[in-house]
Amino acid sequence: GLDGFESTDAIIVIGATNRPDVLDPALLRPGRFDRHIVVDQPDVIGREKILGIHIRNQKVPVDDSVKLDELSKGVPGMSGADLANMVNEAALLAARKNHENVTHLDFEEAKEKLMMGAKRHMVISDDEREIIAYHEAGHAMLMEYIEEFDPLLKVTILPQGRGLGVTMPLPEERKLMSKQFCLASMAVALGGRVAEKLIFDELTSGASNDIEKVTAIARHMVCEWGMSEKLGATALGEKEGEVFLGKDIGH
Ligand code: NHX
Ligand code: ZN
Repeated sequence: GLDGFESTDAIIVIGATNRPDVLDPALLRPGRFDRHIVVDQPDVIGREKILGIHIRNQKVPVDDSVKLDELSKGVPGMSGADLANMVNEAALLAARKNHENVTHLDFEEAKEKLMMGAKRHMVISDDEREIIAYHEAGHAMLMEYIEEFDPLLKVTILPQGRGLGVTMPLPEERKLMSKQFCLASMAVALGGRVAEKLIFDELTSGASNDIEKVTAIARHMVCEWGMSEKLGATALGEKEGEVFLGKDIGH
């Protein structure tokens, strides 16, 4: 029923978008695009298959040690493009080390590089290195001891990507955020700042990214997920389509 096509024409019109939220509603009316197919990020099984496809297509020689199911488990949320990238990066690392076949460790290294950003060389004074170490230790301790949170995967004070230090969980595949998990995530994210305060009785600007994370979770909990006992199950978000000016005042 799209204008310009007769129903007898043997033509199928297919469209794709990453932003269904901002499509002109006219496109979605009955008789326009009749079938809507949601293509989500791949799940753990999808990721394993996608890895297999890229390995075959790029004719990457893989070692017997490579366990695709294990790799796939460790990269929740990765897209098809991310996975293609990971295969590429693993092949490059293997070539650099003169490996005949790409090993499981090559894949693990590629994974870390993609998830945390490349390691960077940076001159850091001993004093600052100590602050960074306590900051990361604060995150790591809470990650280890708070049962509601994901297990600790790795902690480092080697600069990676944009971070001077990183503490990484091994995230579980989850579709729902329980209130318990939200609170646990906030505690873990604040662990770095708390350690700095406890040990040095001083605050630094370094916790900016952690504070951003905590603020985002708290805002979601109260404004969208109805997890505030005082405000109750009320949607205070009004993210889209609302009066531009009123938005922030409402919050
Ligand atoms: C700066 N960087 O901007 C310096 C170079 C507190 C020990 N002057 O919380 O590296 O202060 O647990 C993504 C990832 C900003 C976005 C990291 C944006 C880091 C990271 C600021 C460790 N680890 N802070 C952390 C850190 C910093 C920043 C980011 C980001 C520090 C902290 C960055
Ligand atoms: Zn931190």
